[in-house]
Amino acid sequence: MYNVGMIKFKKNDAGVGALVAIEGQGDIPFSIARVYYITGVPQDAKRGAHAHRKLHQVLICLNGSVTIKVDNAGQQQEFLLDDPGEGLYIGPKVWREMYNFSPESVLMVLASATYDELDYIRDYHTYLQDTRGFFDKGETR
Ligand code: T46
Repeated sequence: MYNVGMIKFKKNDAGVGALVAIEGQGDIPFSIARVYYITGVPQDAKRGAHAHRKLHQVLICLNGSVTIKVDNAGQQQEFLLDDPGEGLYIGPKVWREMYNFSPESVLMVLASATYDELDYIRDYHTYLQDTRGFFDKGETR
């Protein structure tokens, strides 16, 4: 998959609970401009179903679990996020869907830019048109 990958963070666990520290410089492949989190999602709900033109993000499931499906204009892969010690990097031009949120799940997202609705591609047909040829050339980021 292009512009997609798991990142492992260092977990400090000395038998009294785990501490994970994420440092912007070094652990995250972009400069963090925004943090948001998603909670209280009904188990049968689907979120996402869009791609971003320029945004880089890292998704971290702080509690519970959630499945993320990523799509490079046809090639698809599912990731189960159930460990707060790891994050899923998703770069530009990757379609994503989130589902199977477990009860009490908390999905935190680190983003490279502030919120901009113009950066979203929310229609799959438009997404396929906009990315035509992009993945064939092996372009990333
Ligand atoms: C993404 C996945 C992983 C804001 O006002 N500010 C924000 O920073 C964000 C992210 C959203 N919003 C508003 C826009 C909508 O009215 O919150 C509402 C829900 O947003 P959306 O339907 O885009 O949420 P998701 O869960 O489908 O997608 C979100 C992010 O938007 C998206 O960038 O990659 O999480």
